[in-house]
Amino acid sequence: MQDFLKNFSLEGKIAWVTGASYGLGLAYAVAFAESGARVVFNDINQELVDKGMAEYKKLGIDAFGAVCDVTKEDQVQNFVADVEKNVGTIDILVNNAGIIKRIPMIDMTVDQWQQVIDVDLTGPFICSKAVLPAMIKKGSGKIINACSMMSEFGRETVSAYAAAKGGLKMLTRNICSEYGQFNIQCNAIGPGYIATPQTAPLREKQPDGSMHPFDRFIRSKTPAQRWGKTEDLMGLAVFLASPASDFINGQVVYIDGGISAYIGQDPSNLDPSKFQDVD
Ligand code: NAP
Ligand code: GCO
Repeated sequence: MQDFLKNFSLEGKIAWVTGASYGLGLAYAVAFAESGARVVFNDINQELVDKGMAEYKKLGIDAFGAVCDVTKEDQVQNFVADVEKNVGTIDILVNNAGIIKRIPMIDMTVDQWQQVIDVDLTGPFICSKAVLPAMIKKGSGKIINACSMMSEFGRETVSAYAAAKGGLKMLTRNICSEYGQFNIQCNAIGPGYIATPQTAPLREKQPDGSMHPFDRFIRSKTPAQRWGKTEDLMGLAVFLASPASDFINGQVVYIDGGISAYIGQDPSNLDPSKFQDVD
């Protein structure tokens, strides 16, 4: 049985998590490090890279970090070359970096639309394209994309984000189709609503101290009546990055507390005193 558990180890692997100075990316990177991998990460500016490096050092993780904008192919190619020279060949890529703009579609400018598409969909294309040749040469590789509830559902004000995340689901399937023959698996994590800086505006208390209406709404749609924690996603990330998932390819694995399986209840029926995650 002990030999079986080795299938979940990332010992000796090099894992690149994009946009991993904080939030879900940091959680994935910590999980990989604790599972034996060497972590490399990028973020959009030096301040964030320094912030991430300090956090990894505090956790005893010897991470390699550098500035790299995932929308710029030259920066991505240089980042991958730097990692190859200073650390080694990337075995695992998590396309985590992402942005969202919550603007009604008729008010959204084409530039705002394009910014979201560039980071959330073109970025994963550019980063995957940069690591695939070495994975093919090595005869193995793992690519994990950051999909979303919006890979399946629409919602007001997030047209660009939903289009990107829906496209990312199909990019996941296409990388699987094109490179599965080289023992490369490309899957996606589909988080529900997770408490990170990206969703902080949806959880802010109202001026009168009451819950944000969206907070109450999401809890009424989640059987556990709570937001996800970044820790909730670490196990799935390690599983999809490990040999234990070698025969899973092209899949989006939803980790959403049951939102996608539940029609929901009247938000006014919720009893905040029973919430598991509110002080
Ligand atoms: P987050 O808190 O906004 O963190 C995203 C990270 O990506 C930030 O460090 C961000 O830097 C970085 N980034 C943005 N643009 C970049 C670029 N061009 N190049 C490199 N790095 C860039 O997001 P999160 O909540 O941790 O989510 C991480 C991923 O999971 C995203 O793709 C998100 O869409 C997805 N997701 C999140 C949830 C959720 O509920 N939180 C649910 C489903 C899916 P800046 O600080 O400069 O923006
Ligand atoms: C929103 C949220 C969501 C989450 C996540 C859900 O505005 O609806 O930001 O999009 O970030 O993608 O899975």
